[in-house]
Amino acid sequence: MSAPAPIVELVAGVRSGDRRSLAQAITLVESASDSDLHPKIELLNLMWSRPMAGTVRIGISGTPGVGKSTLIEALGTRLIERGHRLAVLAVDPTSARSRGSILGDKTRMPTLATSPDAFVRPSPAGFGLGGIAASTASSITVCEAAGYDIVFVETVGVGQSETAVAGVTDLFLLLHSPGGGDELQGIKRGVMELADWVAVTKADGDLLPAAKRAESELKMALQLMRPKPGRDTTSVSLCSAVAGDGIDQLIDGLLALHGRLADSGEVAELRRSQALQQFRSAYEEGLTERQAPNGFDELASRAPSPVGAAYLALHEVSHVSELNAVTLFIGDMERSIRFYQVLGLELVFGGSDAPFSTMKLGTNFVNLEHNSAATPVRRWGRPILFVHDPDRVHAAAIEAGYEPHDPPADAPWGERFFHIDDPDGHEVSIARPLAPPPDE
Ligand SMILES: Nc1nc2c(ncn2[C@@H]2O[C@H](COP(=O)(O)OP(=O)(O)OP(=O)(O)O)[C@@H](O)[C@H]2O)c(=O)[nH]1
Ligand SMILES: [Mg+2]
Repeated sequence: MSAPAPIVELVAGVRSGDRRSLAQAITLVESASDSDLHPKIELLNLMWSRPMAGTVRIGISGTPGVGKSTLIEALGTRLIERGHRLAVLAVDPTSARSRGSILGDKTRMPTLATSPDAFVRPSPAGFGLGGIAASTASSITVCEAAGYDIVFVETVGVGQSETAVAGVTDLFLLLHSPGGGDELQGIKRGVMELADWVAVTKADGDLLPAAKRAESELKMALQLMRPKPGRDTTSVSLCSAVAGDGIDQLIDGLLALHGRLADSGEVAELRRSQALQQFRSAYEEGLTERQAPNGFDELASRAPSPVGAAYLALHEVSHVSELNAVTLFIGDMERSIRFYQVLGLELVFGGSDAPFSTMKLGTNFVNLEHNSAATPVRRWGRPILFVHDPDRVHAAAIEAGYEPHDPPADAPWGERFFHIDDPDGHEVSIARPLAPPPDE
């Protein structure tokens, strides 16, 4: 591993169960700051290697005041008694709730706040690359590496946060207050469909009759909805965190459901597709929102479009991925294929007589599309080909009679690169990134 010592030490600290290391690691993975990006990726790569198949991730949501924190305290206390270790992460995209109020939450979780077998983490101040989902998924990874086998993600129900939380957890528990009717109407159908389980809270004392009514209304409403894949119907149950009723049944039901889905391979499949989605949103967000450390003007002067500039920025600061396919409109297929072969690409599809060809260099793909229109179609950006030895490619191009714009040069951010026009005037960058992407 090439990670610098502090990250390796931090990972060791987390795995040994040191709470300060755990808190520090979560702060790092939640960070939206550019300077934290590389250490964060290193940390996650090191943590990712640990098998986490046995863990249980449950999202818990409901309107403000429905009793989320109180119920989590009750569920968590029982889980710890049963020998589990529980991490509770809070997610609040509204920023209406400040960091301070998790202290309020912690007072509703007195046992969990002080137990050595529980870890309660407030909502992050901001969300890094990839938004809520990627940030929360990273925190979950860190908690699991620290030995917490059950992770609850609490979110206040405001619409978009449920979707984000459902996108990083295995099961989604929706809490409903003893009120029925109007309130039931207020819950969006989409949120209801996310639920694996609906629990009516505060089923005690004066509220018990209302809670029972809400339970039967919910059962009726859920019958009209399509159950989630692998499930017959969405379960509805009553619980009271205050009286302690329905708590063990809720735990047994959730763990049994999770066990079934884990055995059938659905949990693994779900986690795979969630990881892919998180990668995509981090990448897309990187393309659209990331601030370039060198300044946008400087990047824009080297790239023909805002997307091209963002792409350069993404590369220079993150190594998240490569934009690895570009389509160019060309006038003469044979001529273009010859040119790209000189640059080291191989033909993998099409050919001299084909209207469309694909050429490949490592993970870079250049599609050549024959353009018969009178006015050439403008390309949207500039292809950047990453190679091990730009100087050799430069020499080969000159030997074949092409004219690169400039000799290979070292960029201030570490790349060695040069530019060359293809036969149709598309400017191509040939570059060797200084540091390989973390996974290589
Ligand atoms: N009767 C009764 N009251 C409850 C129960 N659980 C929670 N409450 C009360 O409901 C109120 C809200 O509880 P919280 O646990 O803070 O609710 P929350 O959903 O976490 O609230 P936010 O984090 O602000 O969205 C408090 O006054 C609790 O005492 C219960 O089982 N029975
Ligand atoms: Mg709460």
